Amino acid sequence: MAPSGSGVAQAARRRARYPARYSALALLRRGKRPWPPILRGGELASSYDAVVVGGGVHGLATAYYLASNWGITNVAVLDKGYLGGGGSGRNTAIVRSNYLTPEGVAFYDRSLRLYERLALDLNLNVMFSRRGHLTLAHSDGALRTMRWRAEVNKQVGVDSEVIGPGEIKRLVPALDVSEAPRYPILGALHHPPGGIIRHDAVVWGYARAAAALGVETHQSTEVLDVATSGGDGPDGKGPGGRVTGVRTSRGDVSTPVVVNCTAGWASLIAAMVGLRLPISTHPLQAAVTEPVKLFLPAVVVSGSLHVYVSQTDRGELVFGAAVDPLATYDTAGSLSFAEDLAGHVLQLMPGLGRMRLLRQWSGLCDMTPDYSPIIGPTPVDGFHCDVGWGTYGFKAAPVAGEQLAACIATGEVPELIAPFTLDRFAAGRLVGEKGAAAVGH
Ligand code: PYC
Repeated sequence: MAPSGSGVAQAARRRARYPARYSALALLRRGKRPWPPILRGGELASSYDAVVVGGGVHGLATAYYLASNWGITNVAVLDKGYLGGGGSGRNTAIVRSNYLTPEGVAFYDRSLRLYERLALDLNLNVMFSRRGHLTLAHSDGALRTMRWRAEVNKQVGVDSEVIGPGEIKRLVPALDVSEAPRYPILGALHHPPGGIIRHDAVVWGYARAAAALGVETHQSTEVLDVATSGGDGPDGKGPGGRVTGVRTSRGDVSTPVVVNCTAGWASLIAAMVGLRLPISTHPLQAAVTEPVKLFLPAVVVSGSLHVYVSQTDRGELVFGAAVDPLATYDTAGSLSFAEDLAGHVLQLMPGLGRMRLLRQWSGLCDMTPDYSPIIGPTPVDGFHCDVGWGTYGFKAAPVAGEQLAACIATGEVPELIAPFTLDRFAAGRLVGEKGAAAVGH
């Protein structure tokens, strides 16, 4: 028998875990036999060790790390829609760790490191592309913020530096770095570790790997209430209480742990246990062009012009902007978004004048007062939050899942998420990350 740490043994373990391989050879070998299901679902069980509300990348990552890192496999992920149908399928797939506060930089750096090895961990090509990330500065004030971020990044060991127009042009020749535009490019924060990843592959990779470890996923299963007892408020809700179960559109289950991994509905789920969250929900619009030959080798962001753009491996340009100014659940695309976007992009890259936008979409962003998430335990025993991600959710999923799983399994709040617990708002311990937003809001 091969020694347990050897490559042969690792490959055997991987084969046992993922019997359905997707190579051409496997397709031939399989012939007409049906593929085994990659998810576990069926009827809801009467009880679970943990119930995760929200089958997006955060919920699935949390379930995966509970199972893989802590052996907690009697877990159900519930989603009222379908897996990855919320923010996980509606983002612009940018990953980076060039934040403004030491707490934020350390946190997102861990996420990026997990993303870098995710294909190996999940045995699925998630198309991670480390291509560098440029945040352009068009004013002295913006340059000052970039220098500040670069210094904080370096202190935490993250690779970022401020570069001038000549170096920007060398990295991204399509950018107009002349004096001609109304807002000339004065410099940029260059962050080589940043890049993009295939968002739906990440969702399905986590879902499949979690299922292989025993986690159940239940789609079209809405959480109608979270049962608690012993709380200060009516019906045993509120601080001081503890979670006992969830009522769903498909029946009741008992559980001592509920994890709120929703976006858009985070406040609603929290209200079910008698908690109020400082969150307002805004749509964020994005758009994609027809595919063209690869010409954009880095992610480019302009906070002042309210736009970020990257090119997928298929050649499409993916654009995003700021969140819409009014709090709403309306996710319809608007003409003014497309017009503003086009005007701003053309200031940056005048050569794109003949490109056609193919589609636009939007997702819901739960904004907190300090633009940092709410993650960790709450005053209701057993009720955990992984919410309030604003426009930073997708890039944080691996670290949020990993650290929250550790928190649930050990009962201790890990150092990386300690700055982001709900009690910081009452304590005045805000972690201001507005200045690290891709675009001004
Ligand atoms: O913060 O990098 C970012 C981002 C990109 C899209 C939305 N937020």
